[in-house]
Amino acid sequence: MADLNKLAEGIISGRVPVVVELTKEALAEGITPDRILNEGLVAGMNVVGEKFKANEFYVPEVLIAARAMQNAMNILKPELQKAGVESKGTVAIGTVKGDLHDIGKNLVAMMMEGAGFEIMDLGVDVKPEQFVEAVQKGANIICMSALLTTTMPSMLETIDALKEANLRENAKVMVGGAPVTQSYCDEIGADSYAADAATAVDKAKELLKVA
Ligand code: B1M
Repeated sequence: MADLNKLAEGIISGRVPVVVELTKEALAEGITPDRILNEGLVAGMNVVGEKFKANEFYVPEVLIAARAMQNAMNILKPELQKAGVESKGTVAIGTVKGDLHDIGKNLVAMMMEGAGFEIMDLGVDVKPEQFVEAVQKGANIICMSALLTTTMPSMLETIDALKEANLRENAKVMVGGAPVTQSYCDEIGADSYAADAATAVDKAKELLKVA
């Protein structure tokens, strides 16, 4: 009998072969994809997030866990779609215009996906109009990452572009990245700021009022 606690442990320690094997085993035994996702994969990623916040895990451990999660998700995704498991919401994430730093942005995206959000990864150097387009396509949250002080103003430009397109009320806006602060978030009228990837997940859940 596949053990979902072992699956969670496999995620925490980032062991891809174990996670892949246990995910396949659980599906073959008829365990529902949403139980595998929530009690195995997401449970494991939640622990990774807590350890990251507590400085017990650092970026490499998170990336290794996220890679294991990604491998399991590749197996689980078609089954989740068949079973009609609803996502917690759609997050459009990108590094803002002029900025090519994507390591932090990718971490945030992986943790969000691990928590059950659907991800539209817009990549790097994302112009305000691309974020606007993502909202038009149904994104519930816009997540903007900036690592350069010179690219931070693009966050405000994006919020202004959303207002101009009459879409500001259609999506929440979250900002983050090393030079970004809560006071900058307040100054530009974003809805939320997160200092790290695990907090970004908590804030996204708060914004969309999902567990
Ligand atoms: Co660049 N770089 N870089 N760089 N680089 C910094 C950011 C810098 C601080 C280095 C320094 O001078 N000490 C400096 C910025 C100075 C400033 O503006 N204050 C800098 C500079 C100047 C530059 C160039 C201009 C250098 C040059 O060419 N002269 C150039 C700019 C290129 C461009 O973007 N247009 C440049 C280029 C590069 C590389 C391409 C070489 C490479 C990027 C590779 C890549 O990302 N694929 C690079 C790197 C690696 C860095 C450092 C060393 C590391 C950044 C990183 O990945 N950190 C960085 C110095 C440093 O931070 N020590 C530096 C790890 C990552 C996990 O953390 O991204 O902060 P971070 O993400 C965290 C949180 O911030 C948060 O969660 C993440 C995980 O906890 N978070 C969010 C991030 N986004 C979030 C979004 C959210 C919520 C939370 O919600 C939306």
